[in-house]
Amino acid sequence: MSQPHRSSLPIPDVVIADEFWSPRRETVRAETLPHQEERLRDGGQFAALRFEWRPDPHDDRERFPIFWESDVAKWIEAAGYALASRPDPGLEAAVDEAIALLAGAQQDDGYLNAYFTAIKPGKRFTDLRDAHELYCAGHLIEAAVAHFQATGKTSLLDVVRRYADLIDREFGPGGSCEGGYCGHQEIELALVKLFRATGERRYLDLSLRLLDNRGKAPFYFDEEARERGDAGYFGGQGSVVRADRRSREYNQSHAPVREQTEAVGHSVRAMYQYAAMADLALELGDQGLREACERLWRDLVGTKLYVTGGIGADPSIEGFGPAFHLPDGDGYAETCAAIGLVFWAHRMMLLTGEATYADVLERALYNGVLSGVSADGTAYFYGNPLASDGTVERSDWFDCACCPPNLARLLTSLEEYVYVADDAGLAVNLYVSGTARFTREGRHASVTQRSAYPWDGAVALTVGGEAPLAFALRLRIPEWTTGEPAIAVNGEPASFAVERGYAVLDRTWAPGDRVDLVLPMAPVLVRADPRVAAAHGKVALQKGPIVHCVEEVDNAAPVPHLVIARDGEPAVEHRDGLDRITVAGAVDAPAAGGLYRTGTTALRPTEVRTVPYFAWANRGKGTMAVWVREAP
Ligand code: FUB
Ligand code: ZN
Repeated sequence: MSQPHRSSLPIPDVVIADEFWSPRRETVRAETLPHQEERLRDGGQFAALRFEWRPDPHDDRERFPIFWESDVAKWIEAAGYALASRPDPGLEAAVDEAIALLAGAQQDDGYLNAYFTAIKPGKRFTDLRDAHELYCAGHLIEAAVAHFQATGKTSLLDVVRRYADLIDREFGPGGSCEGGYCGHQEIELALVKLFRATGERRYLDLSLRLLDNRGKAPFYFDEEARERGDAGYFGGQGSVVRADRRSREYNQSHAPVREQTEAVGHSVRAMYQYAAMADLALELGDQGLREACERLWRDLVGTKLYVTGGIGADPSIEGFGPAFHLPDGDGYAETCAAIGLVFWAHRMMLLTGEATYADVLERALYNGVLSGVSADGTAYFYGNPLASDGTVERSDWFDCACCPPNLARLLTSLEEYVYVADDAGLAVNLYVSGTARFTREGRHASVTQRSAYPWDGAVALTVGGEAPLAFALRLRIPEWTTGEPAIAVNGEPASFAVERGYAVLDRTWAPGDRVDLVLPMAPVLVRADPRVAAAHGKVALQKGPIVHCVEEVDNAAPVPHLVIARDGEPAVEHRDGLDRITVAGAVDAPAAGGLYRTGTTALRPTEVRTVPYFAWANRGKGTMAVWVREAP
């Protein structure tokens, strides 16, 4: 089946000049990337690539170096995107140094993994379930493509191509790992990027082979364990070792990917797998993969998605619990998982042209992703709970440091998510001020957005370019819109059809034409499906794409004592760069004289005040909740 052609605009063709995002992205460039570079140097990652690091048998962190190439790679990838939008000689020199280390660590046959070269020689590719070699390889590939596209340099691309070629041989017919696949998906989506960057079809074929090997009997991970004769790198961790269905679900190897129906197991693994499935469905017109993606999406969004766009509620597996199991304080919602959801949602939108995927992308991006980093850009959440007893705070690094550089690479590549060019024209998926340049019928065109989004739903768009040009401009009408959207073209109210979640304006545009879109954005109270136990009798506050939370520092009592009035009219004040919502409520203060009481509760009236969820935990520790009791 032939696919309509849809693609993101290349990063250099999108300029972001946005009051919300530009300062945050500058913080990533000026603070986060140098901070992460320092942590990688201190943490041993660079030394390991010089083969200078040795494990300490008395230190439990001996387990973590298997991830280290991925930490370095994600940092290089983030730096690559940053360099694509703004030259930075200091950053480029640091990246070149890291690439030289990677090149130096590469073996003659192309293999590149410091741990299995220096610490466990002879054991490469013997523990695919646990040892993360292809996961690290995937991140190296993504980094190389980003670096190549940003700088035109092939220094890392040449390295990863030799490694990918080795992997292709080992996992191909007659190779030592024929039938194998990695316990942590990642390389599958990376190989699609490598295919797109190089035009080499065998990388796409390898990606498809790795996906289609997954979950087929006889189970590869059982066979390799039998051959190896030990329990594997993480063999001591109960949930992932047994050869039963639940353990296989952990890494989504319980069934062939095309037959999977529910989002199960470790959520980052799941997201990277589903993203690759969507990529291949798009590249190959593969209907089986598309249908599997659509089934998995319905399950996830219908039963396993936090209101913040976080996913993966069960900390014991860093993954999905049963349907509607979305605990607030005891949940997990790893930053990487919300980032993975952004990746998958983006690809689903490219695959289907449906705005609903961008709605979820937006929910995750502005809430469960952005909460992962502090306002100053140097502290991170691993899990993003929806409630805190006052003990939760961000850390400046982790032994397994997956989330920090993942955040950096998403925020420095935000350009990719704003627009989609297709056969008919340009779709605006995110309202981010700045300019998109694109070409139609050989002519240059541009669209410039201006807005105070996400605080205000009024967006002005101006068309630029060489000459009058016919194309469809599609504007996403977000699911959160609280009234009828309105559009004016050159000051005149325009009628428009909404197709697949987009307002469609299909006409011949002249340079200077202006479109004014107004998306009603009133604050609202949100209630959850009654099967979400953590939200029973509670409400959350939301305005536009921003989900709010209540923090103790803004309120008259610890958050669990607060009650929101049932008919409370939320009012909004914009202060210090953030919306704050105030709603009538009360304090249910602890009563003197015992743990339990009879009779009615004496409520003391108060105002309940919120801040955006992404901004919480930037003013010291205190109680916090997204779901707040509602007066009966
Ligand atoms: O296993 C590599 C990464 O570490 C995963 O994606 C995260 O969930 C964390 O476990
Ligand atoms: Zn993570």
